[in-house]
Amino acid sequence: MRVHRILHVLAVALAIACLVGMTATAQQAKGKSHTLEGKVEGVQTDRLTVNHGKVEGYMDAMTMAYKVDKSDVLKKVKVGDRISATVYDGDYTLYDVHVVPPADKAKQK
Ligand SMILES: [Cu+2]
Repeated sequence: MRVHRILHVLAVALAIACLVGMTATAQQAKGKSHTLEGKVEGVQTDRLTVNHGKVEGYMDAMTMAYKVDKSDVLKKVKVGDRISATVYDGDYTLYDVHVVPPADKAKQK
């Protein structure tokens, strides 16, 4: 009984150490975050092609295909939409993609 108890405590301690380690690794893997804004020029099965302005410290202005964090984004976003998303250093994935409403058109009315 006693041995079983000790083993059980060890197993719980190991699980906690493992979780803490994984969280630390995930945070290290993500570099500095930036906001990317641009116009969608293509929607592929697993990527969005975006014509974006310069993102300071991340990338020059260019048109390029990016992966997305959630696949349903590819169903919502259309060619011609202006989007805003979060990107991280060294990771060509768009996180938290939002379609930016065409505010300029509304003002012209
Ligand atoms: Cu690029």
